[in-house]
Amino acid sequence: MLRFLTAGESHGEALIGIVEGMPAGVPVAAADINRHLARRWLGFGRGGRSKFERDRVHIYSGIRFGHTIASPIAMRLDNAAYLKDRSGWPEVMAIEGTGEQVEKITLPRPGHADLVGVQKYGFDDIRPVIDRASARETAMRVACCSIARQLLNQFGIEIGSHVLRIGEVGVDLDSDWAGERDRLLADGAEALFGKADESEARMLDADLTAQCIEHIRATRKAGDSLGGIYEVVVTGLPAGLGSYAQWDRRLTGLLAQAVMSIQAQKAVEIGDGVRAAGLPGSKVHDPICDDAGTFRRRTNRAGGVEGGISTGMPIIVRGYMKPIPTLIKPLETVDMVSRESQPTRYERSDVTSVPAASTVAEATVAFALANALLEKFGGDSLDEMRPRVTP
Ligand code: EPS
Repeated sequence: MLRFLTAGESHGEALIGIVEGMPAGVPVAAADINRHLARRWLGFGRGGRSKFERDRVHIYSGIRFGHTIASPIAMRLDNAAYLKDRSGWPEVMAIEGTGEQVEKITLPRPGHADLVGVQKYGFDDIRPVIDRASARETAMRVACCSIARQLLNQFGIEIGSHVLRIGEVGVDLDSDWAGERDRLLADGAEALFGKADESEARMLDADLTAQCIEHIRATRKAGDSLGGIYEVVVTGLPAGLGSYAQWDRRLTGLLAQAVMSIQAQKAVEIGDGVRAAGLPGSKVHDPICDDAGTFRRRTNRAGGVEGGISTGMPIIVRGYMKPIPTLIKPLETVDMVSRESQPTRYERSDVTSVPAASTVAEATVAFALANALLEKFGGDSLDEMRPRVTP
């Protein structure tokens, strides 16, 4: 089983990750991980922090001469904000001392983990909650999952994503919008992410990108924030991953968890998903045909999964992200100490991070699929796996 853990606070010194369970002999280069880390910073609408965080991974173990050695892989990413912010983070996030001189944060922001976090852990200060619940953690997640992605790439499995909607601007999911996506997918899902990365909204359509940028600008001016919808697509995945035989082995559930584990995600759909619920079965299920001795489906409304098992068609997963809860325009809250009604206090934030979430979802989906691949074809080394995947 492939697994990983992350540690680290958003304004602490660094993020740490450990990946375990990778077979030996998989090529891993820091440059590939850094490429995906840089992609996570793409997209118009990020806040001040995006101007100086430059995520570069430091690998400490588990890789030798550019290949995995089946030992745990330990990594570090520095938080540039820790020293660059001049907000005294080394003092605020100090490992030792009493913290007596550090101001406590007592105004919980609606929609954040702030209030539930302090209630759950008994803190009198929201800072520990803010700092661990923060989506800063996804930087290390991308690093960990990029290693799993290297394994998938060895078998020609590619992952891409693009943004479908930011706030009010986006494709009409009920229309025939997917032509450009499908054209790109003919070259593999990485062609999809390559094209999306060229857009400041990570969208395939230039007009929609321009409209989105205007929408984000206007929203920033109004002191508000935006959510949106994105899509992750996987090509080259063999049929037969996952299983209907037990609830926790269904690929549908594993994919949903991969997306919903990302901060601020509120819904997920696979294939035609929500739309399929309102259509008759004859317009939803993919007809099966024989193509020179191979079973094929004429359409892929199922999004590449039937009965919790991959069909061999592209996997299509959509994530729905809520608007970021830190707003310039204050929301109503209550001071945890005085119990007085107060407006929320604004600290630096993004207007939207839907483009970033789309790249993080690529990573988490990669991890879920690498695990499913290992479950079916796993071995101790890449050489042992190769003939099992492509006999
Ligand atoms: C985040 C708030 C912002 C974002 C951060 C996530 O950080 P700060 O409060 O320091 O301005 O920039 O995202 C990242 C740092 C990142 O790497 O994605 C939050 O509250 O979730």
